[in-house]
Amino acid sequence: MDCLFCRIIKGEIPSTKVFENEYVYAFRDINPMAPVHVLVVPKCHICCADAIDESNSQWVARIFEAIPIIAKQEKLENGYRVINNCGEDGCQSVKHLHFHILGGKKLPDQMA
Ligand code: DGP
Repeated sequence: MDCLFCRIIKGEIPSTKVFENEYVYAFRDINPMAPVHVLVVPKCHICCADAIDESNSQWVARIFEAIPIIAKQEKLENGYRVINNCGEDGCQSVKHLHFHILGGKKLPDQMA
C-alpha cells in the first residue's frame, strides 16, 4: 500500500515532527492555513473517520490524548480548532486518518 502518511511516519518522506509516541505521529502541515497547523495521525493505517469502529477507536483516543499535549507545546493557550476532513464531500485529500490542529490566531467562525 502506498500511503503518503504511512511513508512520513516511517521517515521515508521528510516531515517536521512536533510530537511522537508509540501510537501517534504529529508534524507540520506542508501548506499551513494558520500560524500553527499540525497534522496528527495514528501510526496504524486507518483510511478515514468513517472507518473508525470498536476495533480501532483506541488509536483515535490516543490522538485525542496527544492533542492537548501538542497544543501546550505549541503555546495555544488561547484555544485552537481540531478538524477532520472525511471522504469526497469532506474534501479529504490524504486517505490516512488525520486531524488538523489550527491555531495561533483568531480563526474565522465560518465552518462551511
Ligand atoms: P486533508 O485535506 O484533510 O486530507 O489534508 C491533508 C493535508 O496534508 C493538507 O493540509 C496538506 C497536507 N500534506 C499533503 N502532503 C503533505 C506532505 O507531503 N507533507 C506534509 N507535511 N503535509 C502534507
